[in-house]
Amino acid sequence: MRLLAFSMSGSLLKNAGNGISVTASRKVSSWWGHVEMGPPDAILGVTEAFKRDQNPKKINLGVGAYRDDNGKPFVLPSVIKAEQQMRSKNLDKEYSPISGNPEFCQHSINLALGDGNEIVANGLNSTVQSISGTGALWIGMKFLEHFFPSSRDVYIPSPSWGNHAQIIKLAKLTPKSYRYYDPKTCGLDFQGALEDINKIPEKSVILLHACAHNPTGVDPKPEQWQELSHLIKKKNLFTFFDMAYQGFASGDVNRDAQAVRLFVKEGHKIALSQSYAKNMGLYGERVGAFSLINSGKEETARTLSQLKILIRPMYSNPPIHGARIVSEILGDPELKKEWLADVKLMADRIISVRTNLRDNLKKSGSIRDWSHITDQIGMFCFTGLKAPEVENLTKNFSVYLTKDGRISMAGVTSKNVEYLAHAIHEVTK
Ligand code: PLA
Repeated sequence: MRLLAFSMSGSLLKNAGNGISVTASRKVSSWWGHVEMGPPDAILGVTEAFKRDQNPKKINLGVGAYRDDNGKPFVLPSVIKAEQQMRSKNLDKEYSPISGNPEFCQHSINLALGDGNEIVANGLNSTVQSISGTGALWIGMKFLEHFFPSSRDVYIPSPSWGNHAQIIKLAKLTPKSYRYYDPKTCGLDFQGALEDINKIPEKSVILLHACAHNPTGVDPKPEQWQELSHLIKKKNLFTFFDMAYQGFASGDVNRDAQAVRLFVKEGHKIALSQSYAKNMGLYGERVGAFSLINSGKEETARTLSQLKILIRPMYSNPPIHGARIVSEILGDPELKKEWLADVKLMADRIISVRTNLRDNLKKSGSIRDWSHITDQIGMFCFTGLKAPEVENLTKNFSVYLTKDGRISMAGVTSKNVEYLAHAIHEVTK
């Protein structure tokens, strides 16, 4: 194989014939001397630091991964059953189609839009399986990069999940932001959001968290979603919904899909990313979906063909196991019922642990207003802790969380809540 490369100074390196390139005078000692050390990931880096800590009281409230009340990862009983059913079917290990498991895609869009929805009935969705929610966002942003007709800008809430801006940038689009969260109330800055969205140039892209906003745990109320839908329509913006937590906010998958369904009903032709990491506990299976809602059947065929053309060089076709689990559950009415109960169980534990933390903060003597802990919903609580308080919490109490003061409520249990409340009180009094 002929190998040509350039040295860092730009001079041509010649192939020595054995696959190793040399300059005329000296060998290249390293190809990567110019590569700088990167920082650890803002979220997953927290887990790495947690693992190194020897304190038996340590708590990991970094990544949003559900834990049971013993602090252990939770494999959903409905998932275990689905896998048992799958085993008895002697399934093969053939490649999946580029767009993924067809039944899985159908179940996913129906889960988002509701059974019997008009979009699926009229063939208006182009849905592909993705490498979980992150992969769905990536496919979506790459599609926008190639085909969005009018703008390179993608407006995300401030703050948003840290990876949104990174994905947008990697897709060669430009992340911009609109106000969303009010640090004074630890709630929604609805007026600020409306003002900023009103200023977004027409025909730009706006990203919305469908439910259980990450990192703030603050969602618009139904009437506020209605207002947002009208404004976004008036401004002729393209809406990209990230729905990574369907079922996790309220415990009810239909209720958590309300915003998406409202926008679709009002005629928005949305993009949608879905993830089964949280609501089926399939974190490591990496299973999700990306959909576009189209204006006609023929448009569906065209967009689907281009999604496949984007996917093929990325990873050729998606993994099969997770999608089969999802199809097994959503395609079996009895199993689906059991899964919905599992989702509710997880959401309810998180809701109850919020009250528990708030009560324990009061018991520990804190006189701060912690009402936002129970007002916010979903996987996370945006505590309002400042960076030095977060640092103190980690350094002196081995409580691990992201620097912005976000805690994953799923890591709080009846066993560690008292210690956690004490620690939070100590760093905030
Ligand atoms: N979208 C949002 C809003 C998310 O919070 C996450 C995950 C994803 C998409 C992607 O999830 P997936 O690829 O695993 O389906 N956020 C986590 C994990 C739970 C992470 O950062 O990777 C978080 O702790 O914020």
